[in-house]
Amino acid sequence: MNQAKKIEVTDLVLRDAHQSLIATRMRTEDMLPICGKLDQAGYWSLEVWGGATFDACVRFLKEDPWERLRQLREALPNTRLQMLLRGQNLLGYRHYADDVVEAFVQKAADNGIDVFRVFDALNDLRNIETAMKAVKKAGKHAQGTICYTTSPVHTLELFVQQAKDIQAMGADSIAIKDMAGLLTPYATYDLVKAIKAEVDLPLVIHSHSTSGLAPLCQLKAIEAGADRIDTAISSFSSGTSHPATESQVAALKGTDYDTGLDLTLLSEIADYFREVRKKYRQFESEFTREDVSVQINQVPGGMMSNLANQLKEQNALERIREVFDEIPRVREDLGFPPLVTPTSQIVGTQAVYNVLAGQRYKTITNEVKRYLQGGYGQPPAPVNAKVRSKAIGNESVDEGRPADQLSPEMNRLRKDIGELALNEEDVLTYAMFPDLGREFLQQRKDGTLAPEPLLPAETKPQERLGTGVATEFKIEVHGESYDVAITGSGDSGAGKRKLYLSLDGMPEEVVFEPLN
Ligand code: 3PY
Ligand code: ZN
Repeated sequence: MNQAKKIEVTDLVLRDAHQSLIATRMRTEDMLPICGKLDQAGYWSLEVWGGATFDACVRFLKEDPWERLRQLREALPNTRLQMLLRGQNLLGYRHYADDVVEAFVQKAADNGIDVFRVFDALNDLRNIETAMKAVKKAGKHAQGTICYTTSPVHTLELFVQQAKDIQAMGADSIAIKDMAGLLTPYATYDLVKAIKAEVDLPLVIHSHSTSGLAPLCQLKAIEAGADRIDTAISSFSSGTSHPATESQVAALKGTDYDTGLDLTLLSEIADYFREVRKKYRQFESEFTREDVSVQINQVPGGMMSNLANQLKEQNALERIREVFDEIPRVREDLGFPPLVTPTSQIVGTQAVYNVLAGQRYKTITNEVKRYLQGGYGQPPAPVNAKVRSKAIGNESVDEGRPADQLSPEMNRLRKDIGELALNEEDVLTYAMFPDLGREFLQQRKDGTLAPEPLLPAETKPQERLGTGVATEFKIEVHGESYDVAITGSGDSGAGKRKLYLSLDGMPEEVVFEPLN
């Protein structure tokens, strides 16, 4: 007999939903006017920060992400604020030393975060340990995460063991994070039942609706004993985003699981965001719609549109299905990592190279090499030995926790950024993105920060990226080889242009002055 109870709701509209549907471009100015209503709605929490929002603020919107957090904190005094933290990677793209992780968590807490959802892309729990401890030290809610995926090694027993290990770390709750929409309703039921039977902690289901199954999965999760669901207000829901808040609330209304949320107020919030979404039309993508093929290729929301953009730039969009077929093969070669930042980029970029080169592993990205050296932690299953030896020859594989190789970094970072950093938060911005962060802080000092322009709604897709010229090449610098792909271009002000690049799969940008 299930124990019936009120189900708690976290709304993701201010973070994951716009990350999944409009490339993380929602600006703070479009969040603040609705905060009064969001704050009254009675959510258990609102996810407002972390994931890719920090990067998007600094890179595209030219907003200080810390200032966004402070403004949201002030505008949402009665609601728990939640963030997504990528374990030892924080909100950047590499492993940081423990002192950076500790400082980041403390500052996020000081500026307003109450609930930290912490995950590691490989589910290597050694990579979330420092962050989880830091959250507890800051007196905040530490939520450990299981990244859900399917493979011969991802059994119920493995996930239950992981839940137990997370509990042993002192977690306050556990999230099952189904970033790709891979869960099916009955698999969800079994997974939640198995975890709840062994681990007495609140359990949250975070599901993306990529395959259209997420609302059903959440219902079965609730029947199996889950305590909380993550949803997105309807105007930013579904597809690669999440089940619609109002639909889930309506589904549970009048039952023992009633969320207690008011549908009238929610529909006013939905009306507001419906208008906001129109402003960001240029970032909409056809790959954010529901597509059940994710059950085969496992490509999470966000990754689909990234791949589509990457291929579009190279006039090879018609090969996207081949790339989707290649992704599971690369994933198997790499020991079945769940596909989530940064493994989604690592696997996705390698799959693109394998398809476009017409030969698998003709080019191996530096990220794949680092992965195969143990640079991200332990893969869930053994990797393909042939691919590894092709990638790294006889170089040794490090089986330790990657951050154990790193000496404390904060002092060096403080010194490097010097007076451009007005506070510790600025040092952490610089830590996340050395070049971009420095440029941001310099522009702030010079008073030249300008957000990427929003195009008029009628602009045609081929005009969005300027010339439409697609380029992919390799460069050699001081004996190191890098794979470069131009992924977009934009105006940088004062007659200058900006190129967005993918450098070994990692986003970068350069500013240049056109000759004519
Ligand atoms: C992120 O890391 O940004 C994610 O949303 C992962 O799902
Ligand atoms: Zn998500």
